[in-house]
Amino acid sequence: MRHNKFSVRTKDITLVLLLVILLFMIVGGCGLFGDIEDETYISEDENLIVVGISQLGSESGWRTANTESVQRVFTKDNGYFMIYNNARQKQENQFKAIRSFISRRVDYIVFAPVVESGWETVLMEAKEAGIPVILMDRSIDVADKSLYTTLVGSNSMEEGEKAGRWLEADLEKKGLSEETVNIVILKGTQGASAQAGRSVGFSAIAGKHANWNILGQEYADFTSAKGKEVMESFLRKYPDIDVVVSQNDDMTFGAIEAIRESGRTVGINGDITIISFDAVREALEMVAAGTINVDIECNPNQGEYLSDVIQRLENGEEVEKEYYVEEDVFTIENVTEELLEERTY
Ligand code: GYE
Repeated sequence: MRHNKFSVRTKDITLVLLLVILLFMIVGGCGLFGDIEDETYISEDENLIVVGISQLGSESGWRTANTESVQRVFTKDNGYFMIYNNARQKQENQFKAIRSFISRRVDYIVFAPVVESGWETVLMEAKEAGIPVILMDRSIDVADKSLYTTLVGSNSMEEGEKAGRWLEADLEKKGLSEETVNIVILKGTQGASAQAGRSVGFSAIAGKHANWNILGQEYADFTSAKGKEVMESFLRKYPDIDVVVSQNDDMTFGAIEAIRESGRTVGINGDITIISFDAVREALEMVAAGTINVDIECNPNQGEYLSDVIQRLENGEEVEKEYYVEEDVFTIENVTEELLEERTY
């Protein structure tokens, strides 16, 4: 009987011990239930370049293509070990990711800053750790430019100017240069350099035309749902919109849906001219169909450029402070069948 009592006690103790160990393993992040990344150990003999990548989110078709371009390049076959994190549009998550990269002593940190401001502290930590930081896609607003090594991205201000110059030429072609043009603008994420650059660039051209009447401009977060919602509010407020400037294709898709549901038409033969940015394949198909009048390209294929920069740094070469990817302007005249077939995004 004692034995049983004893064996019951032993069982209880064993169970409690097991639970305590389990609890320590979970809480202590020993990997049992920790983040999969914590499980990832980099075997020294593989001599791989370890790159920590903080992507800002997955809000648009463009972003998906941007992520794919990075994941396609930073592979073991190419000599890299990539630790990837999706910040889901939260700067706080990017701070955490960058700090985890620092604590793991990665060789390079690459990140797409969700907004321009607030990076000084975490980038100073990376600098003090001696880890080079490379900006991808978007820029940051820091007084101390030594906090990052280089930027691989797009010249968003130039993209905005391209949109303004296209509208000038289109109005000229239609003999409307002196007419009042009522414009609404769907802006991307507030505080994002892509949004700020495109806004400033377009405004620089619009400011030359007193007859260009910007009725309203609202943030729509680079998403289709928000683009539709904001466009619906514009349509309720402004009955005579002539032009929509939408700072990415996803917002454009939502805006076109809203315009059509209101009974109006879009594109080359429509009531409302559509100016879009990104030039993802789905949007270029709409350019070819005459639904979108013009699409200002923003090339998401930055992975190869990033790898090239890292290889230069590995070889001890000097690098430029910024590298802009090649970009085009697409209209029905230059969106061909073969271009659509070849398009990787
Ligand atoms: O235009 C949009 C994405 O930062 C250039 O972000 C990028 C922008 C792009 O959500 O589709």
